[in-house]
Amino acid sequence: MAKQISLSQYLIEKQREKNLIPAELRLLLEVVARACKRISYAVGKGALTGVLGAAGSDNIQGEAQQKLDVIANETLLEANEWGGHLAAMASEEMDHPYPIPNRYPKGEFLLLFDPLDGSSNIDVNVSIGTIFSVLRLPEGVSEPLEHHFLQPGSNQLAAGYAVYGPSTLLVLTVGDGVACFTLDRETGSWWLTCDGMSVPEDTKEYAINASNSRHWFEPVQRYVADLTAGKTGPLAKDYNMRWVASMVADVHRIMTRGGIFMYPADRREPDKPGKLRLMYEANPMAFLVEQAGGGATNGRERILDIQPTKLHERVAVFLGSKNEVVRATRYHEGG
Ligand code: AHM
Ligand code: MG
Repeated sequence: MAKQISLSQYLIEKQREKNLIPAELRLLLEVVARACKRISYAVGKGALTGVLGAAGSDNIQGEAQQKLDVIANETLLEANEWGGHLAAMASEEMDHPYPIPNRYPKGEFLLLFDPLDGSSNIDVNVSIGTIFSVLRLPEGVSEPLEHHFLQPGSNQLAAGYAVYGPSTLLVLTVGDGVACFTLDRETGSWWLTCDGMSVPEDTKEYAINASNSRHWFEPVQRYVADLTAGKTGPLAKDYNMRWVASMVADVHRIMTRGGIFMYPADRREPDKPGKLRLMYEANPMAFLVEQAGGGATNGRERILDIQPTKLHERVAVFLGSKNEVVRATRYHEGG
């Protein structure tokens, strides 16, 4: 039997043999993975420990927080604040960045996360996850402020997500392809189960919340009409549709067998394009998908090239199989 490779061994190889990441980044990623493990255990206990249901508070987007949103957020903060690798953290569930308290040593990295993605699926026992992204604090800065986080996704040093599903998975990139680790729930170890994940260039599968179709702008209406027209339509093939409503689960399916995921802007809130957040969701997923050979745009430009203007900025997302993302983006041309 082939020798199993642990997450630590994988990262040490990236650090030592390939000189791709500094030791501090490796240690930071190990802490993030440990926090995801803890969240996975909390998710797994579910009703037994009373972690299901609403927290009774709202986040900055006006969305009702679930208890697990708050627990996952606290788990990530507590696990990462004392290690000495970070300057600050920012979370989808917190209005403002969280600077590392003065009682702890500070590092040069910024960690951003969506602590519990797919909140609407928590109480119905459907796959949910955690998404994270690592940036570097700009040189010469000693006090990290909100605007130091506002870097394009192409600056990310690492990104990943954990899926809390039938298995707990960690999918990770440090800019050298994408690897997937499976948590052995008995021993608590992460083992490499897929290296070099690759998104097929073509697909027959799309993901979109079609209940919003009446709000979509014309290019998306036209594109989805062509997808659903099937073999006898302009795209000359039959497409299948999947929508989990947990971005981590939808993206993981695409990372595994291809597809296109869309959460477009629509007419409801013209100044807030789409539902998904650039810094916590779109950027890390775009980095991972591109590293696996796929594409990611907001319908017009590459997501990783967008210069963020606000920490909680929202963005339209089209990502997945490269040729399908190019096609979807083409529908927006001249519009
Ligand atoms: P969340 O981070 O609060 O869970 O919100 C993001 C989620 C995504 O995981 C998912 O793709 C989307 O919201 C689903 O939205 P909808 O309920 O409109 O289908
Ligand atoms: Mg989310």
